[in-house]
Amino acid sequence: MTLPPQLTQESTSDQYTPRKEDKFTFGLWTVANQGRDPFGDVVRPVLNPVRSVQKLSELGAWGVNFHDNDLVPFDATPAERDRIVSDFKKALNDYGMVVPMATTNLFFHPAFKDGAFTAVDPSVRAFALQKTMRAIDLGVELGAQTYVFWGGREGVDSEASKDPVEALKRMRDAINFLCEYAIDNGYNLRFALEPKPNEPRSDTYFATIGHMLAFIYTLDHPEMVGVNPEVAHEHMSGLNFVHGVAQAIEAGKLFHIDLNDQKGPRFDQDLRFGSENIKSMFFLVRLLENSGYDGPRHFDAHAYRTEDDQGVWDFAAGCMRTYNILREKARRFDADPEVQQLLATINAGNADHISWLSEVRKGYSKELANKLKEATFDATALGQRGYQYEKLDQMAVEHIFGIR
Ligand code: XLS
Ligand code: MG
Ligand code: MG
Repeated sequence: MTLPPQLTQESTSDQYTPRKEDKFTFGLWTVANQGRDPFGDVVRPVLNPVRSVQKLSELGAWGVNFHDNDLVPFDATPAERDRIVSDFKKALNDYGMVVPMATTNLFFHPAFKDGAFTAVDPSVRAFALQKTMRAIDLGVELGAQTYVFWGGREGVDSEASKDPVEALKRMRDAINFLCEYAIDNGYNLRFALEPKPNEPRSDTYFATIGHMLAFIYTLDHPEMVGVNPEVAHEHMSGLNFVHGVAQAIEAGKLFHIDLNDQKGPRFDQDLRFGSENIKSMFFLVRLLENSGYDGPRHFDAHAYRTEDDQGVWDFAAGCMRTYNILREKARRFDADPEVQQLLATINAGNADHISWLSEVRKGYSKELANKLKEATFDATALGQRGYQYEKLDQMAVEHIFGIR
């Protein structure tokens, strides 16, 4: 799409400048984050969604995503809802922005203090279904094709409070029901479940990508459900995010992704993408780009609490630029002849064994099993081999530093 010239005015114009085709999206809640934390009140004024759409478009973003209440306040009247939605649609149109994903806020209102789909109170569970169906309608009306479920308060503070097996069943009931709701309404929608180990509850159900993937295959419509993994959430569990995302990709389940950053296992920090774990994020971007993932590159992060309005846009621009910088670095790493040569050497080996293993990939046969059982291996030589990973890793590090 060609944008009016004023929309590119704030962008710098080097090769890392974000462009619509990079498919960068931000949650309305990210740039509108007012900096409240458990020890301090808001530090930034309310940000109008229309302004977020305009500013993000100027900076080169492709779209925005929202929780129902990021756009339409919890207590809005139907007339207010219609006016807000119509102003927002106009802004999307004026500034050339899309809404690829939407979600429900099932965690802010006190009614959800014990969770939503897994709350012990049946009225809360039923209300959560109603709120989600309405939010799905809103998301679809604005063009969303992916619907995210982050189980905000789906968990416990006291293990005595809930039967964890029953809680999982309640979550399954809700997702199955809402899948049928989407189908029944003819919506072109896929669900992306977002794991998180804790916060705001002390323990959340479905803590990691792995938990979520296992759950998906127990659903009535596993084909329409995938994951929305978040960098910070897996790091909170001390896990390797790149490996989790790889497993989702390999299973055909990476429906969406939440990019941000995090300093190790602690509360969810939602830091600017690539501001902390630069090496892991280099390998993450390389994985996403090389895997053919063509969904949104969505940022679920927010500016430091120290920042004013300008700082928020510096934060947003930084997320996108860093992604593009890492993408270029990953491309150069993969194109580096010395890296290629070293990787070829590292992966080379005994020709017979290579061929046996390609048979293993194709499947079991008694003949192959016997061949493997009878083979002689020089375990001493295998144990003496040097793998040259120090050299390879230093090449990666030098690419990241911009030396190579
Ligand atoms: C909170 C989550 C949240 C979801 C959307 O930690 O990351 O922002 O992505 O509800
Ligand atoms: Mg998230
Ligand atoms: Mg988060």
